Amino acid sequence: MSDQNPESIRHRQQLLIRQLADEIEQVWAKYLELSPYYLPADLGYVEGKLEGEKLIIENRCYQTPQFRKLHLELAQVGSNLDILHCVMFPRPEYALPMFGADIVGGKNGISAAIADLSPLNEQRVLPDTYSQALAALPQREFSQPRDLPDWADIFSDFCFFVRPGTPQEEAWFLERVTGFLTVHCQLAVQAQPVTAQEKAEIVAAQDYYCDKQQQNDKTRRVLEKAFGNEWAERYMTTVLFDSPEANIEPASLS
Ligand code: BLA
Repeated sequence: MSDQNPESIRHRQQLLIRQLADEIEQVWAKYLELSPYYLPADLGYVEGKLEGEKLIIENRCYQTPQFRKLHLELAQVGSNLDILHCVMFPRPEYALPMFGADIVGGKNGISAAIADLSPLNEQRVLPDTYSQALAALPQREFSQPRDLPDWADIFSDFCFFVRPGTPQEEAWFLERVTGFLTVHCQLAVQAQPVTAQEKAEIVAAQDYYCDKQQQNDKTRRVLEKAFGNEWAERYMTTVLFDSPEANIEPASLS
């Protein structure tokens, strides 16, 4: 199901972004039972321009029996900022972690590449099945690891945040994210539903995760510059990081 549509903005983006976008869609199609997740038509493809350069956003969304929303977003700001954003939101009936990845590339290559399987519990621990499978993936030493900001207490010990300095490191990043995704999809399809009590804890943990991600001022500023403050707030809280039980209707965005 790799995107053959030459119009997709991934064909004008940096190689690592295009490769990861293709890889994500292939792994999803291979392991999961995908059905459409409808974003309002006007949010599938969005263009904005206020004071800054033109920002183009392209969204792909699916749902599956285990995931309430699989979101892959590609964005391009002017001719020099490329972004990939991906989050897999589990249905709160399943005790699964949250997969998240973000790549930000500028004129001088990729400045930020991050991926994690983030635990959705107060103890911030992954299920043993996950820890064991992730620990078995090849270990790679990146030459330029980056420090996480203060809000980032949601991530697991397996989180990696780097500036990939060479084509070799970009290939390692791609390999490792593909490993995370594959482990996640393989384990997720075997998951059994939890009790009502556990479900309430998972809802609270997803809320906490979204609340923290909404504190990422770097994402917010890019959106505010192109679309204004109010639009950025609504987009961050209803499309990028929506609470599982908020029932906010993204159609209210205009
Ligand atoms: C960093 N995210 C960034 C940066 C920009 C964006 C411009 C700074 C890059 C740098 O410091 O080199 C912008 N990211 C965006 C925009 C979107 C986006 C505009 O996704 C969407 C339209 N962010 C995520 C997810 C994770 C994430 C899912 O969306 C992690 C799983 C992490 N991005 C993340 C982190 C930083 C970042 C931790 C560094 C923030 C900092 O250093 O303060």
